[in-house]
Amino acid sequence: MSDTIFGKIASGEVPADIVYQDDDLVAFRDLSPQAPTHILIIPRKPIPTLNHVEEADAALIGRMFLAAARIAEQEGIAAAGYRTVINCNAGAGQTVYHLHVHLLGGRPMQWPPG
Ligand code: DGP
Repeated sequence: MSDTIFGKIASGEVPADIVYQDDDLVAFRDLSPQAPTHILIIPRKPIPTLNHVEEADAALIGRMFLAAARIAEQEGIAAAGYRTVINCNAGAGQTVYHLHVHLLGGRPMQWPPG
């Protein structure tokens, strides 16, 4: 399935700077980074938004966050701190309708987010 740009990245049709991949997940650098480290972690399964996640996806969602923590360690941002974000639908700023976790780090983060 490659209905969005992220689906095409997952299938290899579109290139990306991939930092991690396995049978279920692909992680790659964001084209428009909002922090010195900005990586997107996606399932190969084309789930459009967090609203579409089902009980059967629970382990997959857990693995997305485990991957985020491992990648944060590899990127050297784990100790200083980092942020994981899922934007769900337009009101939260989602632009690509293939579920993704943003992993952001390498600079101080403000709270609350804008
Ligand atoms: P969101 O707004 O949460 O849907 O985030 C989508 C992110 O995807 C945004 O930060 C920019 C990034 N992005 C969009 N198109 C591409 C692409 O073709 N390649 C890569 N690497 N990132 C992309």
